[in-house]
Formats: sequence, C-alpha cells, structure tokens
Amino acid sequence: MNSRRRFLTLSTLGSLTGLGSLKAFGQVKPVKGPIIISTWNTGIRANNLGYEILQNGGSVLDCVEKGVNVIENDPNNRTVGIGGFPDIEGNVTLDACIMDQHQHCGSVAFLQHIKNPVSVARKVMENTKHVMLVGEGALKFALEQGFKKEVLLTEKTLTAWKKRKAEEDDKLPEINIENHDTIGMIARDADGNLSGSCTTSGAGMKLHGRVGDSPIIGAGLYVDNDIGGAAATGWGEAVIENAGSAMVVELMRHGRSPQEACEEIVRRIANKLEDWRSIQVGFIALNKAGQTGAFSIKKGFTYAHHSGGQNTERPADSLIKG
Ligand code: SD4
Repeated sequence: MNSRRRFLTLSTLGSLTGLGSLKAFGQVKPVKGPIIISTWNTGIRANNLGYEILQNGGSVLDCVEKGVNVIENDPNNRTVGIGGFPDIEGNVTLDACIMDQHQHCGSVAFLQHIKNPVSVARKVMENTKHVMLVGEGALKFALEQGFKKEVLLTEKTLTAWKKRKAEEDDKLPEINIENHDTIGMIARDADGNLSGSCTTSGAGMKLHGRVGDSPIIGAGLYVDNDIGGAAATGWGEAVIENAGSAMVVELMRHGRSPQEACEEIVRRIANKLEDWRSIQVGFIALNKAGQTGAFSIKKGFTYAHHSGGQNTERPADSLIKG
C-alpha cells in the first residue's frame, strides 16, 4: 500500500472503522506531523533519536525500537537493559515488547544476558509465528538471531544491590525514587500510523522468574492503529490485574481523550486496591488525532513529549497530589 493510501484522515478513519472511531475523536482537530511520547525524563533521549529516525525516512516501528535502545544501552540507567537492577538472587532479567500499526506484536520476558530485549521482541514478531518467548527459550532465540551474550550486571548496580540486600533484604525499591525508568514509548508518524514499545529490568528485588506488566501486550503496552496507544510504568502486578494499557485504548475508542482515559484507569486501579497509596502506577497515551495524556497514582511521574519539533519533559497529574 502506498503512503498516500495509508494516510487516514479522521473522516476516512470514521468511515473505515465505523461509528466508534467517529465518536472517539469528535471534533478534534488532528495535530500535524510526527508525535512521540515516552515515560519519564529518560524519554527525552529516546524521543530525540526516534524523531531523527522519522525525519530521515525511517518507519514508526524503527522509531520506537531504536528510541528505547538508547536507554537499554546506557549502563548508568538502573532499570532498563544493561545496568538494570537485579532480582533478589542477583540476576538481571529483562522484559520488553513492541507493537506495530498492523496489530502485530512481539515480546520477550525473563530474558537474561541480552541488553536489547526490545529488539529481540521485534525479531519474535517478524521472524516467528509467535508473540512471546520467555527465559531460556528467548535467550536461545536471541543468540540464533545474532544477538550477543553480555554481562548486564555492572559494578555500580552490583554494589547497590549488595547494599540493599544487607540492609533490607526483601523490601522492593520504591518506584519514582530508584525504580522509575521503565521506558514505554508511543509514536505516530506524519502519515498517522502508530507503533509502541516498552522495556524494563522490572521491579528491583523481584523474585527470580517474576514477569511484570512491561512485556504483556495489553498491560504494559497496547496499540490500535485506528485509535491510539498507551504504555504503563510502575507496579506491574496492578497494571496486569487491570489490563491497564488495553483499557486506556478502549476508553479512547469510546470517546475519552487520552488524558481522561489515563485518569480513569488509574482511578479504577486505585479503587480496587486497598493499599493503593503505597504503590506507583502511571500511564501515557496518544491518540490517532495526536492528543496526548498522562496520569499516575503518586506525584513525581513525568513523560517526554515530542511534537512540532519540541521535545519537553512534562509532569503528569496524579491522584495523590502531595
Ligand atoms: C514492572 N512496570 O516490572 C515494571 C516496573 C516499572 O517503573 O515500570 N517501573 O513492574
């Protein structure tokens, strides 16, 4: 299909996908040009590379893969890729997924020794009949695809892990303060097509074998090219229990703005959990028209927003204001 045909104006979008989509966007004037959003301030660097890729004619899928690779490759980042905080036994185990404009997706979970899990996830999507590979099988597949086995535990992270082990043993690091850099990214290219990615070393001090929301399609990430995309950060168990990102997209389908949709799902999660005040959960969302939103339980969640050539870190509104 040529790019002209792929371009969906909001009116053709409505006629293609029925009343739902017309209702979803109402009278919203579409924002022109590419738009990229990513969780936390690390998203700034990811957005910059993603935008450059789009400007140079790369695909929106390349944008969300290579964008988050920047953070996976940074050994100083404690929550994604190399340098990620280990589980309770001292193993760095990574989770990631990716989703394209054709509703295709790939995912890896509990992957060790490979610093770019999101790229392995893309290979799962493109080179297998499956969506998700985990553990040893994911590692075997990655090596067959040419990825290099590496030591992901840096000296710095090992020291921090040993200190925590000695002090508090099984207490989970607090998200927002030291566990806050899971990166979720949603991008829309100039033709209006969407893709998303999510990558993390997961909650630090997790049990060996634990898989969080980040590689689960519909929990840590969801993209529907007719509607929009969403990604999650925070306490993954709560996000999985509520199919978080899929629900945000579903609410957008039914007419909520990205901001309203993020807010509604965060409130739903909080309503269902007695101890909601003790956890952080945040969502970012982007719709087909280019509107964006973000919301979290606790104050302190930020996201990077790239539109009209401007890449800025924005604070998300939160349930707990103080
Ligand atoms: C997880 N959602 O493994 C991830 C952790 C995270 O910000 O997002 N931290 O539960």
